[in-house]
Amino acid sequence: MTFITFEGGEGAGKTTLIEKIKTYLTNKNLQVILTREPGGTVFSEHVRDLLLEEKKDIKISSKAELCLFLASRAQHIKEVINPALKENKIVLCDRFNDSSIVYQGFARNLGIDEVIKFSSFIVEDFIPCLTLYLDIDPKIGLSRVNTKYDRIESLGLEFHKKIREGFLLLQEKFPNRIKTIDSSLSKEAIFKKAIEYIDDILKKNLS
Ligand code: Z5A
Repeated sequence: MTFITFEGGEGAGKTTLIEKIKTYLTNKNLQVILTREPGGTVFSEHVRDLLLEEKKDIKISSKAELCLFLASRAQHIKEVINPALKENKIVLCDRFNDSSIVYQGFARNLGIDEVIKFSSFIVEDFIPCLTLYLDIDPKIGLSRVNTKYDRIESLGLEFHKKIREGFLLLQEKFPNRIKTIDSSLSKEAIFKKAIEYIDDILKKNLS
């Protein structure tokens, strides 16, 4: 099972990297699907809109927010991730459960261990074999996102600094799975680093 996830703060370059990796793997005649969270299914994209749209009259509590991310994930696993892995496809996913652990567990103060425990009912054994964490100073990351900020992006620099702290803590907790790449490097240098990790995993998984 080759399930690879990409994590990082805002503007870390996940989407840019994941597309290059998809092309790299497809050129090797491997079957790959690229998907994202929140999203990836019709239902989950609706939940994404609900979560990210800035609507002044709707307030979402941290616990409700976590439940929505998990609802989106449950459907995504059932409809997309599990079927693709069963067909031996490589699944590349832009954000997954680590985002819930860091954003809701650490930054929203619901607790890292509490979110790991609560989400395990949804995630079951769909644990990525590799997670590439793109580490970026939030000031640089936010400056790269030049569109209008969504509900979570607009939370301010202190929140985004906490996100970075959370991901670094999580990497220390799961050093075998989560690999950090310095995202202040050029797009090409990041791609090269990522490919080293991915080729390694493919060697293990396909041998
Ligand atoms: N969230 C959560 O709270 N809980 C959860 O469980 C989950 C998610 C799953 C989803 O937003 C939000 O939901 C997210 C976490 C939260 N919080 N926020 N905000 P999203 O999916 O819409 O946004 P994102 O994941 O943060 O994506 P992003 O901001 O678009 O960033 P990115 O995909 O990492 O970056 P990019 O689009 O590849 O690059 C951004 C720009 O930087 C672009 O112009 C690139 O050309 C440029 N770029 C990329 N790499 C480089 C390098 N190396 N140098 C210079 N410029 C670069």
